[in-house]
Amino acid sequence: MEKELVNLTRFTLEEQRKHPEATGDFTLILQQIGFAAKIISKEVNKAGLVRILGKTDTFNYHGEQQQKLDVYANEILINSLEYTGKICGMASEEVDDIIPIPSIYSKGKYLVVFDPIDGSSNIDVNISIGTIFGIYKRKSSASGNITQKDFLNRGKDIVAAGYIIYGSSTMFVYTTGNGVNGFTLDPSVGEFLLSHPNLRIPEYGNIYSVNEANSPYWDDKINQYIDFLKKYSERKYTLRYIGSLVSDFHRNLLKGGVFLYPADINRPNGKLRLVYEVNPMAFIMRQVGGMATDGKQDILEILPESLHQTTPLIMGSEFEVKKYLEFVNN
Ligand code: P6P
Repeated sequence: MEKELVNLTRFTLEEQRKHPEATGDFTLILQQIGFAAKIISKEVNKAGLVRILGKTDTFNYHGEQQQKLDVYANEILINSLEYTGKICGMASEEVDDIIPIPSIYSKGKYLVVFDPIDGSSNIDVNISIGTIFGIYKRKSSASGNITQKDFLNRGKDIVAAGYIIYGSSTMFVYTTGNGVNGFTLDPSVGEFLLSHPNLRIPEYGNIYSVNEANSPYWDDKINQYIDFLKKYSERKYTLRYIGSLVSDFHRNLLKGGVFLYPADINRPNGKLRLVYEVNPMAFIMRQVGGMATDGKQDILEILPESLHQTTPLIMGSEFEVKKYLEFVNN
């Protein structure tokens, strides 16, 4: 008999059954994110054929001109989640303020944060891009309206995190804190099927991912670290950098290695966004046995002070991240 096909719906339900106290709220949110991912995947895969390529005339909080697909994906995620009655608010890279739930819908106890299309500058050149999401439980009393403060949680308080990578295949990778599993979309049936159970990152790799064009602006200890990797006798390191965090993360997760977007003179607080990009990815990285730091502390321990704040990020296999910390903290 063909090996049992486990789709995302079945997997999330089976995960839920392992927790008697689970109410199913969570499962529905994850399934709806999976639904949104399928819709976005369809558009991504025909971006060249319909008028979804190219830039809009609007800019996000970071002053980045929004791609049409950014805006489209943002709307799909909001529409797929806001009606569920399981969520009390959302935050998105593409929206300056928090996203309340319309009064016509009931509210739940979860907060969802996301970067709807990560790596959007790669859309027009047909390079893989992704969606990043994180789910938190609301801490403030359920009576009042949510505020930005509700979203300023440490990454370690995440209850679920995941990403979708729109590449040679579309994959949904997520964790609820009990390991990380990957699902590959079978477009012929429109289902995410379990393809990468219990993902773990190798303890070391031979890949470093960084935009070396920034090296003249780094602290010199970072340049010394990169030189070390280049000259490391036991392994020949190679540079792989796609410019989509999700794509660089996913390759390094499967093969081992380190991703860096450190601080530099132009960006003393780094470029990547803590709340809805870095925290979910750092949570996943911890779950697969890797590490994520800003160069001083564990990413998951940082208490965000604002919704769109950025952070330096070094994450990946234990060997390469620990070696980085040795170089920059001596
Ligand atoms: P740079 C994409 O714009 C992004 O936010 C991440 O996905 C990616 O890792 C990084 O920025 C690339 O930045 O400055 O190297 O183009």
